[in-house]
Amino acid sequence: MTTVHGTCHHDCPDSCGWTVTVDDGEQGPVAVSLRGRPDHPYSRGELCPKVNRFLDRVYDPDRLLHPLRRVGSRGSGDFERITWDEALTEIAGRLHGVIERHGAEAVLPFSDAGNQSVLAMMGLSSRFFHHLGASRLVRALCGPTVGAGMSMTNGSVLGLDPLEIEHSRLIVLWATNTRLTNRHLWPTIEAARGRGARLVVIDPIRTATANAVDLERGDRFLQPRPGTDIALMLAVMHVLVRDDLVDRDWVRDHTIGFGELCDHVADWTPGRAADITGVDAHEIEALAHDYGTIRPAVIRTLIGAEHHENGAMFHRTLACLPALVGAWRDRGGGLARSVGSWQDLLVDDHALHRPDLLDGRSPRWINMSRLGEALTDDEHPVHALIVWNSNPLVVVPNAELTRRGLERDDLFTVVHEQFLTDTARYADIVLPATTQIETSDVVLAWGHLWMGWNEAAIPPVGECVSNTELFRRLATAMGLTEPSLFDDDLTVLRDALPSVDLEALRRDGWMKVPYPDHGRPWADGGFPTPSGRVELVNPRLAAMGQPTVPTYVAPNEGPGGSPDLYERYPLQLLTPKHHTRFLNSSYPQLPRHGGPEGGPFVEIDPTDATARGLTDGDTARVWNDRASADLPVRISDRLRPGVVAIPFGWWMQHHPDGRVANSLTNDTLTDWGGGVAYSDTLVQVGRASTSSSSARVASM
Ligand SMILES: Nc1nc2c(c(=O)[nH]1)N[C@H]1C(S)=C(S)[C@@H](COP(=O)(O)OP(=O)(O)OC[C@H]3O[C@@H](n4cnc5c(=O)[nH]c(N)nc54)[C@H](O)[C@@H]3O)O[C@H]1N2
Ligand SMILES: Nc1nc2c(c(=O)[nH]1)N[C@H]1C(S)=C(S)[C@@H](COP(=O)(O)OP(=O)(O)OC[C@H]3O[C@@H](n4cnc5c(=O)[nH]c(N)nc54)[C@H](O)[C@@H]3O)O[C@H]1N2
Ligand code: SF4
Ligand SMILES: [Mo]
Repeated sequence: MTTVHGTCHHDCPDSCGWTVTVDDGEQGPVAVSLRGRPDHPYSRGELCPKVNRFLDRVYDPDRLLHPLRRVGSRGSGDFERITWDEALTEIAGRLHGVIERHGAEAVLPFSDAGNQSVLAMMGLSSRFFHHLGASRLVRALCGPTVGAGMSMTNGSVLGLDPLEIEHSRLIVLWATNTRLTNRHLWPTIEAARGRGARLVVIDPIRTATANAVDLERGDRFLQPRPGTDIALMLAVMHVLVRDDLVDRDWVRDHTIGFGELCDHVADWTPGRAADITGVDAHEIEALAHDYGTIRPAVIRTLIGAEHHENGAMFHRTLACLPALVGAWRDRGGGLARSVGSWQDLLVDDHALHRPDLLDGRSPRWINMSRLGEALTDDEHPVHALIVWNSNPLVVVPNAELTRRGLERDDLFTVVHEQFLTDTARYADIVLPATTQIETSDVVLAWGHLWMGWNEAAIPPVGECVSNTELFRRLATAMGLTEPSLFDDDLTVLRDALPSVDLEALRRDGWMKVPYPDHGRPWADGGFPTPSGRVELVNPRLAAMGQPTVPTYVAPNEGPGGSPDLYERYPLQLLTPKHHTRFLNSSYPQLPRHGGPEGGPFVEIDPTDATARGLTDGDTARVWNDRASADLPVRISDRLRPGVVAIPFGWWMQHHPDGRVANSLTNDTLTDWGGGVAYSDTLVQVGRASTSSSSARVASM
């Protein structure tokens, strides 16, 4: 038996450290256990209900082990086994053909953070596609809108290390479900609460995190209508100004535009915001008073609120709040979001991605959130789609449009995957991918400051290859000769992280990235905006067609938006992460993950259910202009009337009629930042006319 240390690769803020025990028996190395690494500085030995059973994933009988060629119709799941040589020859031939006939822009690479390690996510893929001159992908399903919004206020995305919450006395969890999505931060929050800190949770859903609120301790739970928080923030500002709770010294020294902001929020009374948000005016007053008087005050957010039409403005406005109360002055005060930005400072993007390989060409950009539109665009068609590290048919909004695109006979699709996902079922060629315990890599965490090494514990299972090996093989098969396409993994890591001692990282398992020792990154201002200050008013927004002061614009697909849409579809649909055993759409297919979670459902408030004659367990139909989906009803007091929810992540095969949560969701782009408004989706709900079969997961 040997033990090997690694780091979780999932797109999760916690990037836990793990130890794999390997039986080096005569049959070859077999991983027999995977456990949290007790000395990991952040995760401290604990993993999570997803990854505690990671070896189920590695050795699942349905794991893809060999290349496959589709023999049935698209989506049917009928494939035959082929060799790597056959697969590569066919792919190279088809890609050359597409490029000759339609130009390289007809090739679309599509990937996300299915494995967020440096090599797996960024390795050789950009070099390969830049060299071809393929279309470029805007990867903005998760995160960039938060950054784009916050940057318009602070000039930067660099925020507070969330572990500093240890020092906070007021903790505002705004649009983040920490106990589900960022569980290893929870002990820090509990430790601060143990020392008297008060907790505020702001979420349209009474989540597991909201359930931690203890009103007797002075905690609060605010439940706004989705997409309306900016109105809430403007009313908080109104009260801060009105009641003289602004830190005038800090504002004078480190912000611009305070006077104009005061004018703007003068008529944003709590009563006005209450009408829009549905939160009582006295709750808004109380929140503002807590925020203006309790120090240190921290606001913690991740990405829950960026998935709105006004997602960037949400984060721009949110970033103004700490400035107004001078929260950055205090240790444990400020705004904590992804800290991946502190790690990114160490990455040499140019050496890694090699934009120079474009050789003067400037291929079009395609936003991943609009995949359906790109695949159904007749004027500038995509003819070859290469997918890795993602399951777009399940995770991209407006899934039925994506499906129509994937059904096109003149589209050649390659998917590199661990499992035959919904997307892979539409591929012409499927290639088998390694898991994290089969390849060495470096993980840049975004929920804490430790970069982690991942050592391969076992050789690749079956004929699986890592993402970098995939691109080396594709480059060879296509007869390309550019040397940097063939760099080995260590060379790529050295290019990517020139200042990091990779030997030491490998030896120690982790390395803390530079962060100010005093823990107060913006205590004395020095913001990287043109003015050097927090920009409460930002003149550059005007050039982008945006208001220069924080402004509430009701989402078009919402109660204050298009009256026609709202009349036909009076319910707001949220499709959040919900299950402790899922990570996005990874895991529902595994018996010990999907099985216990029991299948998808639509959650609805008792008032809305009664009005539609629905009771628990009935089959409801949920529909809008994009799609219709039949789902079992779950009556719930977690939602306010007018809001329904469907858990995100389940595959087509788990939904009674094969329509997933994203079949219904809105693919409108956010105000800026390139993200997408999944969570501004209006639907109607009624009884399903025929009682569909119950969720198919039950038989798994
Ligand atoms: N168990 C588990 N953990 C995960 C994941 C997973 O799938 N499963 N996914 C990982 C990934 S990729 C990410 S990016 C992170 C995301 O981590 P989070 O951002 O914490 O998670 P989300 O569920 O996307 O959104 C958080 C909350 O935002 C709320 N929300 C939606 N709209 C609004 C709004 O208008 N206002 C307010 N105030 N709240 C709103 C939702 O109801 C939800 O409870 O989680 C990671 N961790
Ligand atoms: N409705 C709705 N939609 C959402 C969200 C939501 O909250 N609601 N959340 C959004 C967010 S925040 C995110 S981040 C995205 C996530 O969307 P994705 O990044 O697509 O996430 P997953 O669904 O986990 O799919 C990742 C796939 O990568 C595969 N994979 C893992 N490791 C490797 C590897 O090393 N190589 C290769 N080739 N493949 C690998 C896995 O098997 C899995 O099928 O979804 C978004 N979509
Ligand atoms: S998915 Fe997240 S919580 Fe679970 S082991 Fe990986 S990093 Fe840790
Ligand atoms: Mo995400």
